[in-house]
Amino acid sequence: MGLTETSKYMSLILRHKPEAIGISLDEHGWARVDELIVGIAKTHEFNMDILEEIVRTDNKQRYSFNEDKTLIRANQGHSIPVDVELKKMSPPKYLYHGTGKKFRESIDEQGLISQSRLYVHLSADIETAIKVGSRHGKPIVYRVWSGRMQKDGYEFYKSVNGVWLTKEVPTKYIKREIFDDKELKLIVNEITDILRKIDLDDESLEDTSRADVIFELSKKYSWESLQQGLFNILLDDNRTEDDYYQMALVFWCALLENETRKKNGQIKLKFKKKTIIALLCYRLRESEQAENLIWGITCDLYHLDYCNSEYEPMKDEKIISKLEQYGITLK
Ligand code: HQG
Repeated sequence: MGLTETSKYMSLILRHKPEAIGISLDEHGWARVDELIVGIAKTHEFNMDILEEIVRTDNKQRYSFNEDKTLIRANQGHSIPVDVELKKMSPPKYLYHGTGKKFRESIDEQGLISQSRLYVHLSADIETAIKVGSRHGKPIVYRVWSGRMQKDGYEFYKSVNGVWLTKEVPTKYIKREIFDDKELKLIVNEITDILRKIDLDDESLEDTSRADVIFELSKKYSWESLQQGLFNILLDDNRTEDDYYQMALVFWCALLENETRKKNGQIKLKFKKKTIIALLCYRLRESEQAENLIWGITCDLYHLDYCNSEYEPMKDEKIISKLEQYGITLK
């Protein structure tokens, strides 16, 4: 039997089921080392040397001894109510939670809940979250707006092995974070579907409802992910002009609406706006229909007077260099 299997069994004992080997944990989660060794040795090859090796080599530093090594406990991850004297700490602005795709609907509805454990587990980086998520099948990752949560009164703890913990994460603090090409395809398809559903020529359609396309998506996906999706569409040579045109329209409406929503303390657009306009200019440069539209966006973005300014985006050095970053050279 390998060390990993023994370690897994030990983590079951120290986090969830000490009674399986007839021991108990004290209120701070400590088990007596002598009792643990006798208990585990009944079914696994186990002694103090093996225990010390497991603790020392554990890839997540899951366990801690007390000073004289007479007691041991798991640093986090418990389902039984013990107080492992977690340190309350200020979290970074964002933390991440990896989970299985199959939980998506339920999480989008209820937020993150601790299920059988005492806390929801969060990590400081996406890579760790992907690993944690993979334990539940196809992984997805949520970005948690931990900085805002703390301001709103939620408490955060960091275990000695670096796992961030909090009691719950309501839906308004989570957004999907896209981390691979397959996922990106999903968001691109979703944006495309939504854009194609809006009637381009429907003049009765309010600007706010066009803007909502972007704002609704931004509630669901992190800005970076959403932006990546939009860039992906704009960089795709095989799109129809209507697709690009629709994006320009929606984007402009969102840009205008942004000012109002910002004032009302609602979400604020954080796109790399000039890059998007650069790509739109490039895509719609031959379209007379789009000329006014692009000009409108440009005026808003550069604070120009719509009627009295002269400015050619396609000759703007900054815009040209932005396009070059995407491998697009203007003739
Ligand atoms: C999910 C490992 C439906 C949640 C890792 C998670 C971690 C919801 C699962 C540590 C939900 C519980 C913990 C909702 C949350 N609806 N599902 N509303 N809210 N869930 O194993 O975070 O290797 O208890 O997303 O590294 O996966 O054991 O939690 O997928 O740090 O040391 O319910 O365990 O560490 O699963 O993992 P878990 P977890 P160790």
